Amino acid sequence: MSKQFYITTAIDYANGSPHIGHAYEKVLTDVIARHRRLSGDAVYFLTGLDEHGQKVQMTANKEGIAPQEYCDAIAEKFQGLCSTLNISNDDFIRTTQARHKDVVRQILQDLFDKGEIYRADYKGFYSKRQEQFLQEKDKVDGEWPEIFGEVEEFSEPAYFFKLSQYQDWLIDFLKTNEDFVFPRFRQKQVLEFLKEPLNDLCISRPKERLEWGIPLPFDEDFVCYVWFDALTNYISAVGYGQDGFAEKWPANFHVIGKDILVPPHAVYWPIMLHAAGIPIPKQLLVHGWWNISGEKMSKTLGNVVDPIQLADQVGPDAVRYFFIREMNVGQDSDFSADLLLTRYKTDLGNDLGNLVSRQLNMGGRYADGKVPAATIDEEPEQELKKVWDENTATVIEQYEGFQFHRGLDTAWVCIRACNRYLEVRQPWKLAKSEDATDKERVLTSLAYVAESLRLAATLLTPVMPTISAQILELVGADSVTAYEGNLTFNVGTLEGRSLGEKTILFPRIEG
Ligand code: ME8
Repeated sequence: MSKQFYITTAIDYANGSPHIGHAYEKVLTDVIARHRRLSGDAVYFLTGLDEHGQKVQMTANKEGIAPQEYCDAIAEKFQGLCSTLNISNDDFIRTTQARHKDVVRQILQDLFDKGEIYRADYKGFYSKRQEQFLQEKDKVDGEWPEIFGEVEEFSEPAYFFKLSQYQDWLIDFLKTNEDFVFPRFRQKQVLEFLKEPLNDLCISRPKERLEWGIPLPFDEDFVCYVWFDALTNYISAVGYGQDGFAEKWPANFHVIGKDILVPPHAVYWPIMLHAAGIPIPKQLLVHGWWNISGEKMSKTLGNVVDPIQLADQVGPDAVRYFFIREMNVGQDSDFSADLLLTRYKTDLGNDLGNLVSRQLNMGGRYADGKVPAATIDEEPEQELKKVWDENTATVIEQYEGFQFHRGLDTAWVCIRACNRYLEVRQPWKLAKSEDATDKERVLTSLAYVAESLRLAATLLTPVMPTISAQILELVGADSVTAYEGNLTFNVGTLEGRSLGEKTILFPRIEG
C-alpha cells in the first residue's frame, strides 16, 4: 500500500473542558484533511487527549474521583466536540490507552538500552509558598522573586535523556530543511532558541510525587515526564513497531499552536525520533492563538469561550467558517461574539444564504423546480463566467498555501459577483415581460446561478462540509468527493436536474 497523508493535531490536556483554541486547531486540521482528500490523497487524521500529569491528578483529587474516571468524562467532552464540529478524524488517541503506554515504554527501553538515557542527580529548587518547582532561570537579577517566599534547594535521583549531544545535528537538520516549520518566521525562532546550549532533558518524575503517569520500564519507582509521553502519541496511534506503520509514518503535518513549538515539537520530538532511529515528520504547521477582545483567554480572567455553545447558537458550519475566515494561519486573531454574528449575517446570510433562497424561489416559480437550459450568452453571463474562470484555481492555490482566509475571500468574490449578476438581470422583473427573449433570459439566469452555486459549494466543502452538501443537493448536483472534474464553470452541468424545496440555510439570529 502506498504512503498515506498523515496529519495530526496536538493532543489536548485533559485538565479542563474544550475551549475555542482546541476547537480551532481541530477545525483547521480538518479543513486541511478534507482539502487533501478532495485533492486525491488517502488521508489519515489523528487527534486525541493528553491524560497524564500533575494537573490532572490534582483536579481529579479535588473532585474526589480516580484520575481515570475524571479523564473518561473529559474524553467524552472532547470527542463530543469533534462530532459537533464534524471533524473527520480517523482515530482519537488517549494516552491512558494500553496501545500508547506500551509504545512509550518500548521507546524508553530502546533509548535506555542504547545509552541515550542515564541516571544522575537532579538538582532543583522548590518554593513552599507556591508549591512549585523552580529553576535557575526563574531568578530575576540573580534573586528569587518575592512571590516564591522561601526557596529550598534539593537534589534527587532522576533519569536524563541526552538531548544536548544532538544540538548540532538539529541545527543542521533545520538548516537543510528550511520548510520544516510553517510559517518560516517560526523556524527562525527555533534556530534562535538553539543559540543557547541545550541541557539534557529530565524525563522522570519520582512516583511519590506523581503517580499519574507511565512507569519507566527500567525503574518502576519513576513515571515518565509528560512531554515525552505525550509526543509519542503520534507514533503509538499508528502502530509503531507493527506492520503498516510505514504506510503512515512519517507524518506529513503536525498541526500545533505557537506555544508548544519550542522546545517540545521542534526540539524534543525530532531529537527523540532521531535518537531512536525513527524518521522525522515532514512539517510542523504552527497556528497562532485566539485572544478574546484583545486579552489572553484564561480561566482566571473568566473569558473562556465554549465552542459547543457557539455551535448551538449559529450552527457548526458557521463556527468553522468564522474560524477559518478570521484567522490568518500563523498569526494571532481576536475573537468577539459580535464579529461572529456579523460574519454570520453578512457573508453567510446575506451573500450565500440569500443566493440559495432566491435560486430555489425562482426555480419553483419560473422553471418548474428544474435547472433550465441556458440559451442566452450576453455580457452579464460572460462576466459571471469570467469571474469563476479567473478565481476558482486561485482559491485552490490559496488553500494549498494554507492561506485559507484568502481562499474564502476569493470564493466570496465569486459569490458576490453572482448576486450582482442577479441584480443586473433582475429575473423577477423580466419574468413579467411578454418578450420571448426575456423569458429565455430568466431561465438562463437560473442556469447560471445553479452552476455558480455548484462551484461555490465544491470550493467550500472543506470548510463547511454540511452546508456545502446541502447546497449541492438543493441545486440538483451530485455530492463531491474530488475537485477533479468539478471545478470548471460549465453552465450545462446541471441542466434538467431537480431543484430542492425553499430552504433557509442561515436563519436569523436574535440578539
Ligand atoms: O499543550 N488559541 O495541550 P493544551 C489557539 N497537551 N490555540 C490554542 C489556544 C488559543 N487560545 N489555547 C491553546 C497541550 N491552544 C499539550 C499538547 S501534543 C503532543 C501535547 C492550542 O490543551 C495549543 O496551542 O494546552 C495546542 O496546540 C492545543 O491547543 C492543545 O493545548
